[in-house]
Amino acid sequence: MMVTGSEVQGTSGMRRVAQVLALLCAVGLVGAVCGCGGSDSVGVAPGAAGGADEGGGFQPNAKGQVRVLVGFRDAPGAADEALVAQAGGEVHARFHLVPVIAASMPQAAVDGLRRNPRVAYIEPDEPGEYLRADSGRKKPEPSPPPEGEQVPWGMTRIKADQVWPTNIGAGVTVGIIDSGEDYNHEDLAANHEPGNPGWDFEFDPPIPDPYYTSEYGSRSHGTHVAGIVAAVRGNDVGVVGAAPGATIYALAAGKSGPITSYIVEALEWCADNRIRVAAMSFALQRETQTMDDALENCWAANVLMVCSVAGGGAGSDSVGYPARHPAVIAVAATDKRDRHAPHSNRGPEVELAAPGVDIISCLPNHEYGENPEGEATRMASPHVSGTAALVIAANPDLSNAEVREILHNTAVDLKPWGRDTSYGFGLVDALAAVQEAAAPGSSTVVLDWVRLPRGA
Ligand SMILES: [Ca+2]
Ligand SMILES: [Ca+2]
Ligand SMILES: [Ca+2]
Repeated sequence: MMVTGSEVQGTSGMRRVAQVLALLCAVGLVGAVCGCGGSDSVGVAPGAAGGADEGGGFQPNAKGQVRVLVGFRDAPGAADEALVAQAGGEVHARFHLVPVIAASMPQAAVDGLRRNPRVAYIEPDEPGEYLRADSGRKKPEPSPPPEGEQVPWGMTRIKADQVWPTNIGAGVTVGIIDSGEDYNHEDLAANHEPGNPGWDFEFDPPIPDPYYTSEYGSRSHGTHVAGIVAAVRGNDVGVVGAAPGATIYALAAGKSGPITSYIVEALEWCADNRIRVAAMSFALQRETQTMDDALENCWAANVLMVCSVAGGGAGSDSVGYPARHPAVIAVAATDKRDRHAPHSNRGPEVELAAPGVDIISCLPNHEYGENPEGEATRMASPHVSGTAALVIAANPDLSNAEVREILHNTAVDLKPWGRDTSYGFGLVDALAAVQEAAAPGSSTVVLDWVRLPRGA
């Protein structure tokens, strides 16, 4: 196994990062990226991988309080919550997916708490952005409901419509980590478990009601994404999602923007509840130890995580975080002519491409339309999340690594030939992927994935 320089650093978290990177490199999942010779991230603060221990990055509110992620050397308990409280902190969440407590505390108390021998690091609990308007393109108005049911062009392009006659992803669980949803939408309600639509992690403790209905702005975000993943097929209204039989859970990670600790709560819920796919369409300002560990432990819990690459970044190495993390499938956006969407970021971490321009989906209050905030890569990753659900329905015994490998192997290569920084392995192909998943003894290389310890 390859050993990277970071493996010899202090914490077990850093060792796990190195292990995951080495494993992913060894199995070729991330090609020339992931730190095995590649350079570090774009849009990420230097040194962020080890936490913001050098003091930067904390944004105090009007009361001088900062939101922090307190990483412990081993799983924190009630005594550690008391420790945080003694430092003037208000505890928001104590995780078991990662050895971390999320809290608000006076900025002046951070350094003192950091010196406690039980504390491994303290880093900012920062907001990110749901992927919305990445271009200056005019924002379309919501459309009236289409006559009858319309199959959006993206579904035809990824050949999901050719899968549906025999496989709608029935019962495969997908967590949609986003702004919350109008889960009563006529084209989504049937996809939610009755009485269990998901969670809103913005509340302490979280509430089982992730309901958001604003027609515009970020609050329509989760509804639009959910429609692409799973809008109901054959109900004579609206649209059809890639996996119209999937069971989806709205996991609200912040109304106006996602916050790291809410996302970690959502990932922890996915791991605890054996959710098969986590659909993500956001980008965070920088990498954190907490998020890195959460992604790795969620991957070890067999959750397949998919995230759009984000948009508007310059250059050939601008994939957002967490999409760029090795445990997450990074998805770029294409248009109706299979061209790389101009707003879609590029980079060596891109694994797949999927339709992301002119995508009709659900909007709150039984409406439909394109993304009301303009073009965004956020429509691309839900095509892949839904396709993954179809693959899992075809063969539920597949691990997340096997599903990922099938998606790679069956993608339609787009020029330049071979894996590239615009399309990754190519345009996702639901029909080929499902056939590959269902065919025993297929050509797919089955990965010998080494599971990492949970929350260690
Ligand atoms: Ca429908
Ligand atoms: Ca990645
Ligand atoms: Ca290519």
